Formats: sequence, structure tokens, C-alpha cells
Amino acid sequence: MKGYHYMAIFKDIDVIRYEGPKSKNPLAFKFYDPERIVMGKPMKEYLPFAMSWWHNLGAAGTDMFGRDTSDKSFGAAQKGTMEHAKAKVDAGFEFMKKLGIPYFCWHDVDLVPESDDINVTNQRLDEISDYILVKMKETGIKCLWGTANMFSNPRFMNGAGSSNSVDVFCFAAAQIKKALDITVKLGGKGYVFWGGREGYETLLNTDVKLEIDNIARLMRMAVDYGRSIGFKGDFYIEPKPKEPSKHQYDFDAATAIGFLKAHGLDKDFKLNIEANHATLAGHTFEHELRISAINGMLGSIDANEGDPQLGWDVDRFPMDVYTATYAMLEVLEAGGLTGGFNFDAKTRRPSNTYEDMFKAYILGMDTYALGLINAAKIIEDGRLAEFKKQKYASWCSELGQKIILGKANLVELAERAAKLRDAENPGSGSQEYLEEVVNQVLFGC
Ligand code: XLS
Ligand code: CA
Ligand code: CA
Repeated sequence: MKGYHYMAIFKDIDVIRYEGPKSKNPLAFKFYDPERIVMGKPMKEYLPFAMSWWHNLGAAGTDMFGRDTSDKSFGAAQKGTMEHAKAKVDAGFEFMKKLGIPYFCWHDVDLVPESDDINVTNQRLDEISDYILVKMKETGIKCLWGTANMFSNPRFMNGAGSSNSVDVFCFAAAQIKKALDITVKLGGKGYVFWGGREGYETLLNTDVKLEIDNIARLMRMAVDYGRSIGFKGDFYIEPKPKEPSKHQYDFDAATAIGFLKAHGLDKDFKLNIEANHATLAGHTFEHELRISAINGMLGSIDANEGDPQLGWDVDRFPMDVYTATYAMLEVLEAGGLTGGFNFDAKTRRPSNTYEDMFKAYILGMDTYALGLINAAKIIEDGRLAEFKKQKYASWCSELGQKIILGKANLVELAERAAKLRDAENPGSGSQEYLEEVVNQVLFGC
């Protein structure tokens, strides 16, 4: 791009390397060893990590009670300018390259400052995506997914697809159209819908049916347009139960899947499951992954962590190894992801240095590496799988199979019950034993 000269931004930080579990170097991986073979494949193939543009290059610590604590100008004279947008591209690609992160994810307004005139914003998106393409070619780093931010601008206060205003609906359509153009231009694998404002506060002023149906109409238009411009990837819904809306229509995986099926969108959509959103929905992360997987809709993951004591979306970097282990068990069981692991996570407000940005990603990548190593050990151990097989063994019987094939009826089953007089004890669930097996596999050697 004319008039812009690349400079290293993280000058004092070297490429981050694997040094092993005994290393005391804060800027080294202890567990993420991209080339290490796990169940026949290098670790990096199981763990396609992605950087979130908004948190890593945008979030600077502002919260409801105070202003920025970090400097994310990356050398630009003024934030919110195209010079700053380009500095973010430089910082982002240098950051990903140094950590060995192969993908990135973005919202339209993370990439460029939004103008009051959508035509100007769109020109800026064209310009920045040209620059990003150059960087992608230089580094081999790819786009995992793009999305349109349809929640920050005040026009979306009553929703985007669910807005009461046709004009606001048109702006949502326009932003999606442009974000899809840019996703295709950057070769993105997916396109996300996260509906922060697609919900409501009170039924007193809300036409729920019209709103839900309109969201589906907008998604259908997105699929038709995306396919018409050559987008072959997956569309994703990212469920979240609340925040910012009190009731969000994509509450959890089961709700989103029901919605997609009811509106004939299930062939084009999968789910992007965020760990923190599972916590907010009162589920475990692995529950959300399992529900998605058994419906053939596990697409991508936002790899972060909630806080068990806080009821809001804290987007911490993942450090809980049990959760990562159970998540990786689900992913392995599902045969992997078509998407990737996006660190939709931000450093805590007082972790405000460039080094902290790197240390946070090292934590996240090491946590998922441990999750993968542990999940592989559990699978290779085999006791959990064997227990489940025995637990459901009666379904392999002649009658079990007849029921599964839909060839049984209530009358004959009732006759069998009458003959048996009472059912056999179905057997212990042995939860404590299985938890002990997990601990033994994780810490036994
Ligand atoms: C917010 C969401 C959002 C999506 C993308 O809670 O996690 O960041 O991932 O719009
Ligand atoms: Ca997310
Ligand atoms: Ca979140």
C-alpha cells in the first residue's frame, strides 16, 4: 500500500518456541509443540488456532468504570484512523507470525473505523482488505471467519435482523453483504452470526414471531448472496443466552439448532460454540459441543473461558485443563472441526503490556495442547469408552435393535414389561470411578 512502511511493532519479542514443561521462560510454549505427533498427526493439525482481531488488536482495557489501560495504537499517531487500521494489520500479522497462529477472525468494524456514511466505510474495507491480502501472501496466514458487527452502532438498539425498522434491517443486510464480500476476498472458511441484540428485554413491546422469522429471512438472503459470489464455506450461528440482551434468541446450541431446522437453514449453517457462552447458558462447554456434534453441526470454537463466580461474559484466556480436555474429547470424537479455535479472549485489564498479549496466547495455546494430549490419553486408555459400551449393551439385543429401527410398538413393550413383572437394576453409573480414571490418566505418569 502506497505511503506505508512496515516496521516491527513487537521489537523486543522474539519468535515464540516450544521449550517443554520444565522451561521457566515466560515467552516460550511449555506444552504446545506444533510438530509433536498425537494419535498419528502433528499437534498443529488438530489445533488450527485463530487470533480475534477485536480483542487482541482492539480491546485496550476500557470497562464501565474506567478508560484504556493498554496502548493499542501500535505506533499510529491517532486511533480510529486508517493509519491506525493499517498499524493494527501490521501488529496482528507480526503477532500471529511470532506465535505460529495460522488464522484470524474479524468483524467489519474491527478492521476499519466506521464512518457515518456506509459508502465510506465500505471503501475503507476495500482498502484495508487489499493490505491484509498482501500480508496474507507474505506470511501464509489465513482468514478463519468474518462477521458484521450488528450490535455496537446505536441503529441496532432494537436488533438487526430482529429490528422493528425496515431501514435498520436494510443496514444489517448491507453490512452482511459487504462482510461476505470481504470474507470471500480473503478466502475465509466461515461466516459468523452472533446476535447480541437479536433478542428482547420485555414482551410488552416485542413481536417475537416476526423478529425470529425476520432473522431467518436475513440469514436466507445471506446464504443466497454468499453462494452467488462463490462462498463455499460454512455459515455459523454463535449461541449466547444473554448479554447484551436479556433474552437472546440463540440461547444455546439446542435452541439454535431448532431454529435452523425450523427455517430450513440447517444445510448451510453449523455452530460456532464459545466456552464462555456455554457457562452463561448454565451448561458445560462440552455439553454444547456434544449437542452440536450429534446434530452434525459442530463447526468452530471460540476458545475462551468464563468465570464460575461471575454471571457475565468475561472472555478470559482458557487455563482450565479439565475443560480443555473434555472439549478436546468432544472434538476428537466428532472427527475434528471444519473451522478452528478462535481465541475470543482478552487479557485482564491490568495485564496491559505487549508481553502480556503474547503470554495470554501462550497460556491459551498451551491449555489446548494439554487438552489434546490428555484427550488422546483418555481415548488410548479406553476404559471410558468400554464403560459406556457396557452401559448401553442391552440396546444391542434383539429387542433393543427392534426399537432402534422403529419396528416396535407400545403394546408389545408393555406385554414384555408385564411378563418381567419388574425391570432389572440398570446398573451403576459409576461416576466417581470414572472421574478417578480421568485423574489417573491425567496425572498417573
Ligand atoms: C460476543 C461474541 C462475539 C462474537 C462475534 O459475546 O462472542 O465476539 O464471537 O461477533
Ligand atoms: Ca465469541
Ligand atoms: Ca464472549
